[in-house]
Amino acid sequence: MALRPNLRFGRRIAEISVARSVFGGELLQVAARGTRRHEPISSGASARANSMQQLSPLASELATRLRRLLAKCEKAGVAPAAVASLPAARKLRAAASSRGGCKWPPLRATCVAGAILICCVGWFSGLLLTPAVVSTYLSWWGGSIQDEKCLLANPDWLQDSTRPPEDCSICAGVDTVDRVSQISPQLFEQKYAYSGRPVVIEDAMRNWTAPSIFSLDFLRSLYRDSPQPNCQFFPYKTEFRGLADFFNMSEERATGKPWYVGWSNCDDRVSRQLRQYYSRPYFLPENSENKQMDWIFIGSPGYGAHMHVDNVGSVSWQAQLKGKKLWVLQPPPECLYRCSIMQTTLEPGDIIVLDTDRWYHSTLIVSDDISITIGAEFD
Ligand SMILES: O=C(O)CCC(=O)C(=O)O
Ligand SMILES: [Fe+2]
Repeated sequence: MALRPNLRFGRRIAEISVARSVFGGELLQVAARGTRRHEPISSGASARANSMQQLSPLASELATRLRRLLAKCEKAGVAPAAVASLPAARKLRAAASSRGGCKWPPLRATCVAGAILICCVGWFSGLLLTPAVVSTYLSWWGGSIQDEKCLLANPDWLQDSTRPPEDCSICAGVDTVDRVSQISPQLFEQKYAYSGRPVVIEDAMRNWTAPSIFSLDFLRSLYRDSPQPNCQFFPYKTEFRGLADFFNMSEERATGKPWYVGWSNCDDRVSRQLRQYYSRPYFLPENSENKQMDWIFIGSPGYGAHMHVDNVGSVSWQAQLKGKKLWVLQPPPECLYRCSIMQTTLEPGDIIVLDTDRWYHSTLIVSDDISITIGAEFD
């Protein structure tokens, strides 16, 4: 086999091993794996000469030294296996392998295996990602090929690192969260709705009965027959695995350690009931659509949501029905040098409007009683 000289040198040196040493009934193998030849050097001078002829000078020298060493040992009645474990023999082997020859074949095998794997995955994806297969997969997860933009959702933990950078216009020159009341939908649209500027509206719960009706027990009774298996549920730092689990919490748990959870409602029946107690906030622009999905956050004092950014695609409003909640708003990291971190405390009756896809936000319940909020997104 024609090998380039440097490769041949490396390989041959590397392959001199006392792999199975049998001398005087035992063989010392000079294994030239690059050429797939295993020559037993004790099996005769011609074989030895033949083998040595094809070895490079350094390999020959190493093999000669090894052979002499083994011959001496044989005379002294020492088994080759014992010789092979001597530091000198180990050094010899290390000298051989340190020239990189031994490392190359496994590396090559790994590369070839990797390339084959990539080809297989590519081939299988081409085969598997047919419309029929994708459609079956999506319907299995409760979606449809007409409605879904993506086959796989971007996981929460990737959202932060995959969001596009901000141009900082949402926060440049904004140092405080405005508090307004009696704001017309036109002015709200012009100043806040889509500018990314956070605002609190103080008088937007007129005629709402939700603040006096909503409680942990009320919500529990609403969801008694609605397990909501496919809806989003945020346990935050609690142990609850879902809404049913949360509503099953004991009295001791409710009054013991703090808790804070949030969920989106995706049960039409519950949605209709919820909306008996509140209505579309009056300040929303006339042409905007208030999304059907309600979001509820509820928790006990001292807890809240960790600092995060969302990827919901719309601006949100959130109404503070009960309790007080502190919001900390942080500009995206790329804007920190131009913009300020702000905070505002929502009192019962306040509604915050925030672009949660652009502002990093965290919350903390600062009242003595539990906090309950309801909200939605709007276009
Ligand atoms: O109300 C909270 O504690 C967090 C709400 C939130 O993260 C959101 O609305 O995006
Ligand atoms: Fe959020």
